[in-house]
Amino acid sequence: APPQMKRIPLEGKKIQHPIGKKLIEFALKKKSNLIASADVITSSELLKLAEEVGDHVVALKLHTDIIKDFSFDLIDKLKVIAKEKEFLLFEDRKFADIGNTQELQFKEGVYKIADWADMVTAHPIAGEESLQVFEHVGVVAIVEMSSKGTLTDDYYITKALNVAENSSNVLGVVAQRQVADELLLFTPGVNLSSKGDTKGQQYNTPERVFKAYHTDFMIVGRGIYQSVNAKESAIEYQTAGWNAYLESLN
Ligand code: S5P
Repeated sequence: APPQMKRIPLEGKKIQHPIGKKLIEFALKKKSNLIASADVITSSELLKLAEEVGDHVVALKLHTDIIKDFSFDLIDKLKVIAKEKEFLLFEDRKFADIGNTQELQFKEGVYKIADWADMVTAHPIAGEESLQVFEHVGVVAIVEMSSKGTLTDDYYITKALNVAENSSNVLGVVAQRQVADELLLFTPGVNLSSKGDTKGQQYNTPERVFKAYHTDFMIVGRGIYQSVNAKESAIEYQTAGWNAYLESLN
């Protein structure tokens, strides 16, 4: 169905995927559409951040391959915090290869993502069948990037959305625009005080992504983990995001 002018509230979204349903359940219960991106490089920083922001997020987005001292002890501890504070573990691996290689990257190697992640990101660039290897997780397809000069133009986005809509593993997409109601929309590139960085990142406000793009979940990295008080910043983003979401329903 084509995107509508009026947005559908989270509880009205027809999401089939169990992980998508879980995200919506957490969002409504916690009054949060916030996903914190924990782009820190040590286990201790990551665990501290998870403790501080856990009550205020529906998922913690990870780049496990940037963690210097990665171990499954870290994963075990994160799982405990995630269970207690009710959020999902979202590995932002951005898979972008043929199905067979992605399956190896997903299940094997150092990180064994398949053993612990609730959600993963993947580029749909290799086509629908390549995404079938991601079993038992929710796939978020990257259909449009936030950075200046990205190659994800309108033609690519249309084709990528098509792949996403036809893949049962895909619960939603990362994009900077409104998408069909059957998909959950995740939008990174959100910051309350900055317009961008010197490496191509571009930021919008929570207000803009909820009202103009009808996003379902905003992803905030440096706005939270680089702030003086991560917990206070998480609350600030949670409140700004949830209020903008509620206002966007009218
Ligand atoms: O288009 C994108 C897609 C993603 S998943 N743009 C992004 O910035 N991201 C990720 O969101 C990026 O990898 C990083 O982990 C986070 C944004 O971090 P921030 O510090 O710029 O808020």
